[in-house]
Amino acid sequence: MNQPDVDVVVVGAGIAGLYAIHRLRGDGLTVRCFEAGDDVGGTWYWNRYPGARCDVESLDYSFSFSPELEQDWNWTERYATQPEILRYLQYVADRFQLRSAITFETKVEGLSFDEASLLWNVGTSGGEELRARFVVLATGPLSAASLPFLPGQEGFSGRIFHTSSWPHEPVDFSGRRVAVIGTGSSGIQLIPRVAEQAEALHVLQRTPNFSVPAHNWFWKDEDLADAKAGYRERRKLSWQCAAGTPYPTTVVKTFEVDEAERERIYEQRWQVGGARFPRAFADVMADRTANAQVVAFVHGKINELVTDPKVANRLMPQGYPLGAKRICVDTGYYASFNRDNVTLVDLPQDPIEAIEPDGIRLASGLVEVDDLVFATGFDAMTGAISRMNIEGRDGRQLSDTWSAGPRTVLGVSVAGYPNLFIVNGPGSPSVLSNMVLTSEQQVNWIADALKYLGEHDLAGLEAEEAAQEAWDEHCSSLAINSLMFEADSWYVGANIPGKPRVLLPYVGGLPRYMEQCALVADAGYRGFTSLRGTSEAARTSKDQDD
Ligand code: N01
Repeated sequence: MNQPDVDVVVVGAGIAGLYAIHRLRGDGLTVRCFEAGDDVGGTWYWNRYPGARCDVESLDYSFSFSPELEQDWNWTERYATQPEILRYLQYVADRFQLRSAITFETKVEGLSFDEASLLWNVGTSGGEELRARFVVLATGPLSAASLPFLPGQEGFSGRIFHTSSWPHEPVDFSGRRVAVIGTGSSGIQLIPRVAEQAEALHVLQRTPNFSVPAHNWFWKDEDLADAKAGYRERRKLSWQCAAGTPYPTTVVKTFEVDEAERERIYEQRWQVGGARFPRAFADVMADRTANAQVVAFVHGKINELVTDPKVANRLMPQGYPLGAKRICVDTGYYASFNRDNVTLVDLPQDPIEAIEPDGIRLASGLVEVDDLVFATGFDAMTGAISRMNIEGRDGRQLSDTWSAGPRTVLGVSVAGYPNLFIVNGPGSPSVLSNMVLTSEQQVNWIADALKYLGEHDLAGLEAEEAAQEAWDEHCSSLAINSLMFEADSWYVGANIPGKPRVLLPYVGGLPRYMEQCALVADAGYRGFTSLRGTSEAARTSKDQDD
């Protein structure tokens, strides 16, 4: 009864889950992975909406653990499309023979910690029950969809889509009247593509977002070969940079240069395009006046790109700093509003009253549509985990433990949930960084911890309350001056009614976070209690040991 069926259960076969299987199996552990989808890919399996692509450059948004893989795979575009990223992840799964560890179309529905055996009981949607020494949650920070249910929606006679669970077969919008609700990254990528097809497109905007052009391009063979020849240097630099991409943060502050130079730098960044734009100056996310300068620049761009000044005005984000909501990266978003078939609906001025069989009843009247597309985002960073029914010591549900906001050590571990590890959890850089590298880094940290346990004949590690408090304080001290609190974004949980307003990701950047992780590991997992054998009485704090 005290024997585990497997060393590690990994939940999710996206980027983090795939690497976890690879690394942990390589360390000689037995691994079972459960994945809800019928294939690998996680985010890139589910978010198949037209226009979906990654806004981290393809050469960087890819695994670094295998130089051979880096050389063998050829990205075709600066920013890879969803289908290409999915093909890449399928290729990785095949190349490293990861599929044999994965049970597809199966959710983990319950996890409960057995204090006597120090094992996790794992229950799946397939009816399987198994016991594991360790659990790695690779469930993704943006995987639990936020699906508003509007009054009357059940009676809608047309098709309803959500960007995060898009059909596998192509969706044809030709000759259709379509409404898109939501103008975050997903909506902003989708809207230009639907606009090209639909007879009429109504964009229902609650809050305008800042979007920067992608300026995507296709790789030329010789340029790609050159870039790949410098891969090791590129990766080295990425690990040293806050966002996990090979672009060092500038140290120059906004008002250290004159106005002409500022404009030149903004313009240069705009022409380069992409999510790096807010990092034009070092103080953009820390100083309101500095932020206001860059806001004014983007407003000017929207004015240039959108021909109707009234529409341009409604598309301009007001009242919150640039970067406080995740910056969007687009191809032709603002220009879509110059098309005759596209109408912007400003929801604060003209709210939705109900969904009717033939369309959307706004305060101003009925808008007849055939298709309703929700691009309404996610219960970010905690949603997938909180929805999972995880029972730790004393039968305590993790969703209750986190009811006032998630608390972790390093974003990886929670007091009261021994041997349960989270990849890209709250309190880790994850969504503010290159998710492929952060996934590798955290999986490596977890795998090293398990190795340490093996080498020291220990049964487990459990985060200590005091360490959790210290991590919380460290995260808060970094966040205190951040302008991120000034927008109602998913970064602070504001998009989900009732969710505590807590800044979820670690804002200190990847190198500083890695430093903190190394300090904990190098001190023999300081802040973690070592579990010895299976007897409660034998629990000893590592700190006491030392
Ligand atoms: O979700 P979002 P997303 N009625 O939360 C609106 C990553 N990602 O899926 O701002 C009306 O950003 C909501 O309005 P408001 C990336 O990290 C990456 O677009 O809350 N509107 C908002 O406009 C990104 O940040 C990539 O007022 C409602 C929108 O829906 C994250 O995923 C691509 C509403 C939701 O925007 C999430 O992006 C895509 C309601 N009831 C996503 N509820 C790339 O790499 C919500 N909204 C490019």
